Parts: sequence; C-alpha cells; structure tokens
Amino acid sequence: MTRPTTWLCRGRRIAISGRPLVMGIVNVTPDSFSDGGVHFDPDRAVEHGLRLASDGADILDVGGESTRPGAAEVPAEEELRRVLPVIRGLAARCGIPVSVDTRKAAVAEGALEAGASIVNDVSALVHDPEMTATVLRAGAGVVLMHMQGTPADMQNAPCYGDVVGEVAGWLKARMKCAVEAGLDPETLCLDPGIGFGKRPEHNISLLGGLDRFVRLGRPVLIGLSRKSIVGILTGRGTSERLAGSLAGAVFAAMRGAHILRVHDVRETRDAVAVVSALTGLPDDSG
Ligand code: PT1
Repeated sequence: MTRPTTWLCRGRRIAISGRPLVMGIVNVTPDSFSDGGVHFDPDRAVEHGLRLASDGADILDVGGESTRPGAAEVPAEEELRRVLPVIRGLAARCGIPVSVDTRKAAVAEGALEAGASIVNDVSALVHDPEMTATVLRAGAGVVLMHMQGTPADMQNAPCYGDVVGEVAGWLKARMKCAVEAGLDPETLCLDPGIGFGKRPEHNISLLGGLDRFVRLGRPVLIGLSRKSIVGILTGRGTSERLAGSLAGAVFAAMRGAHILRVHDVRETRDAVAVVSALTGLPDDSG
C-alpha cells in the first residue's frame, strides 16, 4: 500500500508524506474536558489559535461542541455563534488550514464560508443527512471518525468482538459511501476515534493495530491528547497528562499516523521532530 502524499482540502493540497502533521486544538466551549472555558471568549480563542500556529501547528481544529464522554448536544445556532468569529479570525490571520470540529451541516456550512477548509466530523457524515452535500459543494477536506454510540451514551457499555477489524471495516464502508456520494477520495482522512465508545483495552488495541488503518490508503488522524486513556495508564488528572500524551503521540507516529490532534503543539512538534529523525521520516521543520 502506497503512503498517501497529500490531503486535498478545497483545492489546497496538504503534504502528508513526511513527519506527522500536528493539528492544534482550539476549543470554544464552556465545558471541554481539559480546557473548557479557558478560550470561550472569541478574541482569546483566536489569540490561542495564533499562538498554536506560531508554536508549529500545521492545522487548527476549531470546535464549539464538546464531544467528550457524557457531553450534551449544543444547538446549531449556539455552536455557530461560538465558532464563526474564531474561524473568521484564524482563517484570515493564521496562514494554515483551519478545520471545524462539528457534526452539523449548518455549522460546517457557516464555517466553510468563514474560511475553514476541513470538516472534522466525529460522526463520519452520519449524524446530519445534509453533511455530505455540504462538504461536497465546498470540496472540503473531511475527517471520518469512528464512534460507537453518541457522545451522550458512548461510554455506557462499549462492546466489540475484534475492535481493530470492526473499526477498520466501518471506516472503509464510510469511505466507500462518501465516494459513492461524489466526494473525491483524496479529500478523505480516517480516524479510529480514541475514547469514543471504547474501553481502555479497546483504545490500546486500536493504537497497536494502527497499521490496519494506514493500509486503508488515506491519511490517519489520531487524537489522544489528555484523554482518559492517558489518565488511566498514568494515574494523572487532565492537567498532568502531557508526558503520557507525548508518549502516545510518539507511538502513534512510529506506527504511521499522519496527523496528531493535540493541545500541546510545541511539545508535540519537538517529540515528532526527534522521532521522525530517528525513524527516518523526512522532517520539513527548520
Ligand atoms: C478525536 C477527537 C475529535 N477527540 C477527531 N476529532 C475529541 N477527529 C474531539 C476521554 O476519554 O480523537 N478525533 N474531536 C475529544 N473527545 C474526547 C473523547 C475527549 C474522549 C476526551 C475523551 O477523556
């Protein structure tokens, strides 16, 4: 299987052949699991995003609805009110592609109009029947993520026979469905959804079996920054999970992950620079 070399996002080709890219998280929510409320004010959220860009982020992911376990759904109008000024500000000033983390077509539509070029949909175009048409019209890049259940109920009783096989099979089916609907396969990116309807052992299996996702032929995104899996393995609270998160990021990079979604951009860039040099992945930093 050839390694994909680009990710097509609204006519812009993001190079993904070398070191893993770092996607910086910009939460605009009062209740996010690790930094909720910190950047709830739009100006401060833009400032934070610009800081992540100068820290070396390759992509910024802006989200106005928390999808952590147990989180409640946010109405589209409220989600739009939160993310639009931030996406507008960042798209105009940050110089790197901006992604919107949403399951709603109306939010994606507004975000794309405001300058976003990627839709990160944790429901893989399932939640909103209008989402496929929205991303198709814009030619946006799309992250298809796997989740068992919904954020509200996903941790109740996650259950799999062969978690890696089931998640890979499901992502492959979602990819086929997207292409049949007219999306360019080159716009797609895949994500096994660490922490989304998974027990600790499921998350561990998914990371160990990451090559199965890489073999699907599209870029693979991994988000485990500060998540409870890191907390369980280290015994640390959300604010003390940097070292564990970096170890997970390095492991994912070594197993072929193309994009790492993280809170701590500067530290992850350093970790990725070292691991890339030692494993012979080209690194374009300098
Ligand atoms: C992710 C991701 C995301 N994660 C993509 N988008 C979150 N593509 C939001 C916990 O167990 O991995 N990939 N958007 C955040 N969601 C969670 C899930 C946060 C689980 C925390 C946990 O602590």
